[in-house]
Amino acid sequence: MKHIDFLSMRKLTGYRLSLFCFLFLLFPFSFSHANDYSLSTNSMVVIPAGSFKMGDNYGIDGFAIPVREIETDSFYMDKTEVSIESVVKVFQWALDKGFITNHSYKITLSSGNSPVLVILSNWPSFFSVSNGIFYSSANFDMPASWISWYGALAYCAFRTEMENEKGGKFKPCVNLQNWTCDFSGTGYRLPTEAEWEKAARGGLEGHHFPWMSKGNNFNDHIDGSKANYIDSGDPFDNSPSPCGYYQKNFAPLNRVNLYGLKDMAGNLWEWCWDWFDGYSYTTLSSNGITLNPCGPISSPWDSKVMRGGSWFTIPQHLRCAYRSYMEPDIAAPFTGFRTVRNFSTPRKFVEQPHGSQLKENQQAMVENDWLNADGLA
Ligand SMILES: [Ca+2]
Ligand SMILES: [Ca+2]
Repeated sequence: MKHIDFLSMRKLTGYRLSLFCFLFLLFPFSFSHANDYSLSTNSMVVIPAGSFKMGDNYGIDGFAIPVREIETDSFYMDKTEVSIESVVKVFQWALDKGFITNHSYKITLSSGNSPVLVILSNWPSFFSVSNGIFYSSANFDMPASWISWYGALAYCAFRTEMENEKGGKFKPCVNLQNWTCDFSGTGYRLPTEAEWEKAARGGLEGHHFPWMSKGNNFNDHIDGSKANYIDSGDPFDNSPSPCGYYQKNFAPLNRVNLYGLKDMAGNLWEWCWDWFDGYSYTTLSSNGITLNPCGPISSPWDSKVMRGGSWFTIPQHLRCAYRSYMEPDIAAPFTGFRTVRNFSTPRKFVEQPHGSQLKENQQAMVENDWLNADGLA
């Protein structure tokens, strides 16, 4: 796991614990049983097909070099991170069906040797299960954290099936038996890392953040009015802010993602589909466009990609290109997700070999690319 979120953990612990207790005393019984599974149908936007430049030349620890040209097909994407309300509704449906089981501190699939999906009873999500009711004492418009990568996939699979039950005609993407994804499906799935970065950039090229922010130091382009990061001075420091709070309440044109997406910088890290390999960009074409990459076949780090930074992250790591990672069975208070669905019938999605398996001269090329960036060499 990346070190950065833990640098601040000690600082968080003291007053946060007292806040946990306070909130629990304040809202110990406020939950809702959501037999109404309905979810908003206009919560997604279409990200158009086309190419973009993935990666940047900034910083030693972003693993975002070399910059590569990528093309994706069109897809729908959630405007905001998945909310507490959505998770409560979808997991209540799965609980009612017997698909998931609660243990003392976690939710797993009911069948098989299931990894953890959701961690219960922790700030800030406060998910809980009691007497067949999946609920949260947190505000329902807050983004859902304490969900593992497996939990995010389970949400995608359950939501697809839940909506099919109500007349939807989605071909499922996610298979919970073997944790695979059929990218030719039309149901809910996680974005690939390439789809996520393309969406975050909002059609802009070479900008640090999801708003106009080209050139100079990244620090010249970000402050607490644009995104939720650590000590950013927003009304929610230091915790998540409501889904879409940023680029909704603060809406001058130069702060809005041009695709209509919110919180692509900060609030919660967002799980992506791809296995993480710090050198995987070296395996993408250097003199042509790579179509629909979906990450390496597995991860030398045993981790999945997460993107965008969080309320607990320094602003540099909110860059569109910055890559972080975490093991897929870890759930954390700073990581959530948003879902996508194919818009058009996609062309093939292609897995890559491991960048770290490349020969030494190719590794050296990566280092030179970095040294040449921003006049460092
Ligand atoms: Ca903040
Ligand atoms: Ca985010």
